[in-house]
Amino acid sequence: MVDMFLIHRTDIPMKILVRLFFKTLRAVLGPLMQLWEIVSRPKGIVRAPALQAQVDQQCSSLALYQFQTCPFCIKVRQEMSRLSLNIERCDAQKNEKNRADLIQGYGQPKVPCLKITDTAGNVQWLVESGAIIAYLRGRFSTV
Ligand SMILES: N[C@@H](CCC(=O)N[C@@H](CS)C(=O)NCC(=O)O)C(=O)O
Repeated sequence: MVDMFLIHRTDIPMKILVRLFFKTLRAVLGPLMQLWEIVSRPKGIVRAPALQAQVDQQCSSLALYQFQTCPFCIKVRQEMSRLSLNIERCDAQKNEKNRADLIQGYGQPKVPCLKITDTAGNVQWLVESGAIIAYLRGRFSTV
């Protein structure tokens, strides 16, 4: 009984400490990662205005569900910049509606996740940064 009480007493502060550790880590690393994203952002490819308008039109059926400081999301955003893709970005960390949409559509709050809507209105949810980048390159790197 005494033992159980002792374990219980030491358990709670440990959980709080771990949470505090990760919260602090996020608070310190978050701004640094955002700064890194800005300074390392690739120059976007330049298209003729009419072509860019076509690409923008195609991108309007895409949406990237993401966390602001997720390294995998940053990787995808950098590729979007490189390919000059104006894709809507949906924060699924703090925005409850986006998070709920992602869970309903994909099944879990996994990011980065690209929502692809085809001309018939069918929706596909694509996860894995590598797969998303390959999809974007395959579709837009030659236009
Ligand atoms: N292998 C994945 C890793 C993605 C990943 O770990 N994402 C984290 C955020 S950094 C996530 O979605 N965490 C929430 C969860 O897994 O439920 C990729 O390359 O996209």
